[in-house]
Amino acid sequence: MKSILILTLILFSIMQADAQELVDLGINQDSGLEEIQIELPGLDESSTPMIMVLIPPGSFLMGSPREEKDRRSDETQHEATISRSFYLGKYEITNAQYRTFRPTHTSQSKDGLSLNEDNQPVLYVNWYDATDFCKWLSTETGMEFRLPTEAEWEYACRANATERRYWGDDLNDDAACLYENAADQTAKKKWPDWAVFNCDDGYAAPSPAGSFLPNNFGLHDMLGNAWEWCSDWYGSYSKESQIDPQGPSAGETRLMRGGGWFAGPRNVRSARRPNFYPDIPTEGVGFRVALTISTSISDWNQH
Ligand SMILES: [Ca+2]
Ligand SMILES: [Ca+2]
Repeated sequence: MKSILILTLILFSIMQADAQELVDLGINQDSGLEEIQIELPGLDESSTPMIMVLIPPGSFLMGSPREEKDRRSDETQHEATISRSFYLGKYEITNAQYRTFRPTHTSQSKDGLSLNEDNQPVLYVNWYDATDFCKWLSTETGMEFRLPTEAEWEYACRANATERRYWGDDLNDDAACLYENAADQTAKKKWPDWAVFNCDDGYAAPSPAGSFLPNNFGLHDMLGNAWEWCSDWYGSYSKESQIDPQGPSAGETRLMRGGGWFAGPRNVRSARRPNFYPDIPTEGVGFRVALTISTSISDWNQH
């Protein structure tokens, strides 16, 4: 089975490399924009490829300041450090990508609009389905694919932006449609009761992955399209600085981050922390995957 999953040579090389070898491979460690492609068995060439983006280590302010518009009380701001670089999916996992794992999966439909097209994000996957995909891919490749932690997710979403959205504060809620497929004027025509943005992104249902502008790390759909499972149990933040926080050791619900195709302005924020029962699949929640690599901050700063 391992032979049917072909990783690019550069991925294999990076997994074997120390920091000096990363330089030898021509990896630009300043931009965080390096990408690698994972070739999934049976994925049609017309389908969205599975691409992973290298995220550099660093520190950031996690959560939101008290004055942030639409802030919630569980967003206590604190410093968090991501001590090691990692790869994160450039896109959410799509239906076609997920079906290389579970061929019969369907993401269903909503009021006559399909949620199940090949290049739309996979939906109707509960937290266990998402982690099972990661375990399967890890077994097939010998690499460590997993869900991102909540801290990794927010760090990657912000991409050094401190405003409430990675493109800025957008206080009039009218710039979002350049960056994300969220609840917009097109969706309001279909579902008049929805709270929507003052702009038109052209999609009532989920869009094909990567249809909108990326953030400064080159990641798409971080605040729209599908909500995305993270590995953490939901819990309260500490005000203290954290290094590689993993969340509580137990809980009732798991974090889901990343905005959704039916999310209105209040929910499309980098610090927003919805959470849900891990055993229930829904029309709003999918995931993107992370890949563990071994370059630490000290390795990174040496070059
Ligand atoms: Ca929309
Ligand atoms: Ca998303």
